[in-house]
Amino acid sequence: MTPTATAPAVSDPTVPAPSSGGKRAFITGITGQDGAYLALLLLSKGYEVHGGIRRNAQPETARLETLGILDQVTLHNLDLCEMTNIFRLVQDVPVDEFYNLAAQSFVGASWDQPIYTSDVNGMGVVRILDVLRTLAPETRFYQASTSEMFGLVQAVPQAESTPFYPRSPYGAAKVFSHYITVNYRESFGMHASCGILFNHESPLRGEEFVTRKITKGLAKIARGGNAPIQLGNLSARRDWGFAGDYVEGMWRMLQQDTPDDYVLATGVTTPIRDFVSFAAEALDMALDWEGEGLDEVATDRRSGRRVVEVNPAFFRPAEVDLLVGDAARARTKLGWRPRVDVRGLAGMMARADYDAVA
Ligand code: NAP
Ligand code: G4F
Repeated sequence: MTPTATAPAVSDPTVPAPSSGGKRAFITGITGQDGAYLALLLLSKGYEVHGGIRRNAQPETARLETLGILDQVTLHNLDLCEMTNIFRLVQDVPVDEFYNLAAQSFVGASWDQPIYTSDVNGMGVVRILDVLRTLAPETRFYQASTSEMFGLVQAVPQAESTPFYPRSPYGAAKVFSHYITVNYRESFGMHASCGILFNHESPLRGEEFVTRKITKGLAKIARGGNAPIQLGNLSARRDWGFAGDYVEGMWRMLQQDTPDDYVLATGVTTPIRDFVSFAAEALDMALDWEGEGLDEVATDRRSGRRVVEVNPAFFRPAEVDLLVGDAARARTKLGWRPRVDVRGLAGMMARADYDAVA
C-alpha cells in the first residue's frame, strides 16, 4: 500500500537495507505524543523513518497529521504483545536505530489492566530485545524508561543511581523493562540505552493526562463553558518539561559511542494546583484557591466562575507525590538541556487548546 495523507501506509514487503547516505530508524509508538515528535526530529535530520501502528478500526494517525508528516513515514502493523509481528518486522526492515516508545502509558489505567500493562510494558520489551539480539545485534536500541520507577522516592532529586520503588503496575513493569534492557546490554554487548524521562507534555499530550485535561478544560471555560474541571490529588508534584525537548535527548543517547542510562528532567517540581494557575493565566484568568481536601475549589476572580473541583474518583490507589529529576549526566555527556519551563509549557498547551476549541 502506498503512503497517503489519509490512509496509513502499512508496509509488509521486505524493505531493502538503508542506502549508504541517511540512516533508517524504527519507532514503536509512533502514533503517540513522543513518537510523533521523534519522527519529526528524525525526518529533519534526514532519516528514513518507519513506525509501528496497531490495527484499529480507526487508525490513530491524528498526531502525525497535525505535525504534517503522515505521508513522510512508513507505517507497519505492530503489536508488542505479538512476538511474530516483532520477528517479521526486524527481519524485513533493517534499521540503524530502534526506539521503543510503545506502552500502555496511562498510570491510572494500570490498576485496571495490570496484566495487559505488564505484557506490553514489560514482556513487550524483552520480545524486542531478543529478536534484535538474534537477527540484528548491531541495531542501536532506546528504551522509554520513566521517573514513575522512582515512585515512593528514596532521594530528592532523583538521578540514575537513585533506587527504584514503583507505586503502580505501570511503574513495576517499567522497572522490569529497564533492567532487562541493562541486562541485554551487559550480557550481549548490545548498544541499548534507557532514557529515564520525567513527565513531558505538549499540545499533543493524551487528554487523560492531568496537564492536557487541565488545559482543555480551561480552554472550554474560557470559551464560555461552565463545567468545572474535576481533578484528583492537587498536591502531587511533577517535574514537567516539553516533549519536543525530550525527544532530542533520546536521539542524542543513541549517537553516543557507548550506551548508557540517562535522566531527562528540568530539575523543577510543581504541584498540580500551580500548573492549573499557570495555564489559567495564559487565558487571562486569575484563580483563587479556597478550602481543603475534598472541599478545595478554584474560582476565576475576574468572571466569578468555578474552575476546579476535587473529585475522589480521580484519586489513585497509591500515589507518587514528589518527582524532581537531576539531569546532570545528560547535560554533561549529551549536552542536553530543556528549553521550555513549566509556565511556558502550561501557556503553550492552554493557548493551543483555546485555539482548537474555537
Ligand atoms: P502515548 O502518547 O500514550 O503513546 C503510546 C504509544 O504506544 C501509542 O502510539 C500507542 O498506540 C502505542 N501502543 C500502546 N500499546 C501498544 C501495543 N500493545 N503495541 C504497540 N504499540 C502500542 O505515550 P507517550 O507520552 O508518547 O510516551 C512514550 C513512551 O514514553 C511510553 O513508553 C511511556 O510509558 C514513556 N514515558 C512517557 C513519559 C511522558 O511524560 N510522556 C515519561 C516517561 C516515560 P495507539 O496509538 O494505538 O494507542
Ligand atoms: O498526568 P498524570 O496521569 O501522569 P503520571 O501519572 O505522572 O504519568 C505520566 O508520567 C510518567 C512519568 O513520571 C510516565 F511514565 C507516564 O507514562 C505518564 O506519561 O498524573 C500526574 C499526577 C498524578 O499524581 C495524579 O494523581 O496528577 C495527579 N492527578 C490529579 N488529578 C491527576 C488528576 N491525574 C490525572 N490523569 N487525572 C486527574 O484528574
